[in-house]
Amino acid sequence: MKRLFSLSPEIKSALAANRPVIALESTVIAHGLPRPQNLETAQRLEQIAREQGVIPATIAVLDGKICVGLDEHQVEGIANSDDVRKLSTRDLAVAVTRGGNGATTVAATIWIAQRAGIQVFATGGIGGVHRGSLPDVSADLPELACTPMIVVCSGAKIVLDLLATREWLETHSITVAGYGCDDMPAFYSQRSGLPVDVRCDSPGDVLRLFKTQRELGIESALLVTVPVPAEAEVSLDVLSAILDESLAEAEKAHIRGRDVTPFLLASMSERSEDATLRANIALLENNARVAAQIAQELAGQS
Ligand code: PSU
Ligand code: MN
Repeated sequence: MKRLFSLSPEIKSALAANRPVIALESTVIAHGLPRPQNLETAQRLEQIAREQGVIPATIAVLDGKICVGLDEHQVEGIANSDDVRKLSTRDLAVAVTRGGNGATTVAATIWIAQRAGIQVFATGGIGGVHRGSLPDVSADLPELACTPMIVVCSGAKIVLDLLATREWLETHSITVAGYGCDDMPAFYSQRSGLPVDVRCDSPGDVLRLFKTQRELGIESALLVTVPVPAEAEVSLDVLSAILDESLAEAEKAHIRGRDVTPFLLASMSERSEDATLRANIALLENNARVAAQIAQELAGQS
């Protein structure tokens, strides 16, 4: 399988020397954020990791190759090209067989990262159980259930049914840690009103838990949920009105499948005069910083 993986020289040597690495997804760049903020954010996330002494491995499929660690031009290509597909795990074999470029979701990224030997991953918000009558459940969830990885995020995206998503995580034995919080974050908002399983207040605290999971042979991810920075938060009250309009718009336009999440995020940003976009960028940056601190500590221990 590794034959189909293309690790950048930097990532290859970092992993061999046990230097700290974090994985980053590319769907958020290609489909989650508008231009030009998408490229700026992708570059900023890599820079934040490097400032902490951690090597960023942005993951994507380029020319049918599963790439772990992108160079500047490759990141630009993901951000600015119009023919980058959104790839979840089910799409990986298709993309490799047929060739072409694709951005990887949380599901596909952690699938790849784990097999490449990376243990820490950062994103904005995970996918989950969607609202509405159609049973639309992101492939992020089942992938989290079978991938031993520290996943740093701000909870599940607010466009989802957060209660149903929280229940799903519980059913499938995915431990939810609150990073400096007892209430599970709600993406653009700091609080969802739903409990976490355990509170962690430092990278060392997270690592002790992760280590115990490994010793017990628990194969699911450790979800480390970090609240959006206070200054960028959009309150649930403000969000709920906007979100209702966006959901109605998606329904009317018959948006389905992989298009639902990007459509809703873009629509909310438009309706909030970019307040949700600013929150999204702030939480992505903050999560990359926390993930880098965890990876740094992890490399120091082993
Ligand atoms: N987090 C963000 N913005 C995003 C995503 C996450 O802040 O755009 C992406 C992730 O790649 C996640 C995907 O895996 O949305 C979920 O899409 P779906 O609901 O179609 O599985
Ligand atoms: Mn879906």
